[in-house]
Amino acid sequence: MENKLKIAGESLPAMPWEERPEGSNATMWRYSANPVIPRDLLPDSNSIFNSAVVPFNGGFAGVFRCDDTNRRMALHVGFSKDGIKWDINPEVLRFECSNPEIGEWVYGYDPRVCKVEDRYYVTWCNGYHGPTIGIAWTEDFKVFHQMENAFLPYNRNGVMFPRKINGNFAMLSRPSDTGHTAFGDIFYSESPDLEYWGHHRHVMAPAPFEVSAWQCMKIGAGPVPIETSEGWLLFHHGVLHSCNGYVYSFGSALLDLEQPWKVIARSGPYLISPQKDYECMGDVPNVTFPCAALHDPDTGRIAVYYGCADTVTGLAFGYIPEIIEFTKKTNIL
Ligand code: BMA
Repeated sequence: MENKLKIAGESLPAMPWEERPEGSNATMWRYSANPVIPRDLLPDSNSIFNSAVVPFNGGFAGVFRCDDTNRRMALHVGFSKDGIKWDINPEVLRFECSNPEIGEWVYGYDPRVCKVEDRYYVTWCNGYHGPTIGIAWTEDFKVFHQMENAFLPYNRNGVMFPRKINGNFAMLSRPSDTGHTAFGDIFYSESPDLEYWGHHRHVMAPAPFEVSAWQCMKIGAGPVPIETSEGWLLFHHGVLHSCNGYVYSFGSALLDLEQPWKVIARSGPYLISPQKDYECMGDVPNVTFPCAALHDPDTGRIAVYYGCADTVTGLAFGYIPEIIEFTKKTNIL
């Protein structure tokens, strides 16, 4: 392990954690009590998955994707003392929005939450004549202020960086189409005010099938990138189009600190792929889809929250220095 690696962020000794299982040499491993959030935690939830959590007020808060039993996709706020047992508000999250054209709720899914300075920003896949990236901010997880959508439709997987870059807010996103998009590259954009986005740069395309098949059809950014002295550590999902449908796994990449569209390394093997029953069976089989991570810079520990089979939420653990080593050692660039 590298002792010199610097990891940004606030100390988080009370984050969820479980050591690597005896005899395992996996770079990331699953929580033994997965899934942490069952599909029916709310009285009318069909599924709770692809959700985002952050440290908040000595505990944790989050924005959760809860599809209801009408199969409507909505966001809900939740709180937890330990990051494992969650209380999720049964009421749907409604954003305050001064502009009714933007604030009219159609659907929302796959939220990410990113703290930049004193505010928590929620980005999600927002229905506005097709999917695009919605943004809102909150300070207390009670009132959420919705801003202008970041991009034109169609776009998904909008993930902000936790600090300004080159003096601007920064975001990764994945231009898409109306449906179950069969393509997709990750792009980078900057904004001085979170309304006008530009400086668009290409980050990563799907990998060639012959090189790394799990990420050969489309890819998308996962949790908020983590700043380290080796670059931004990004987890990204990747999709393989198998004879039995799409398979969603996730791996890692390192992005340049000041020019994050420049990829330093990208893992060939996946870190986690659908293998457990709760990842292989559900409303959409064979999906592991990370949207959030908690980490403790002092110990290098990281806990990744990922949606399983579009039905429940699981946790996977690892050590950041080891994940960085893995990314560099298996680099396909
Ligand atoms: C993607 C998104 C995700 C979902 C995945 C697998 O296009 O819609 O929310 O987890 O498909 O169904």
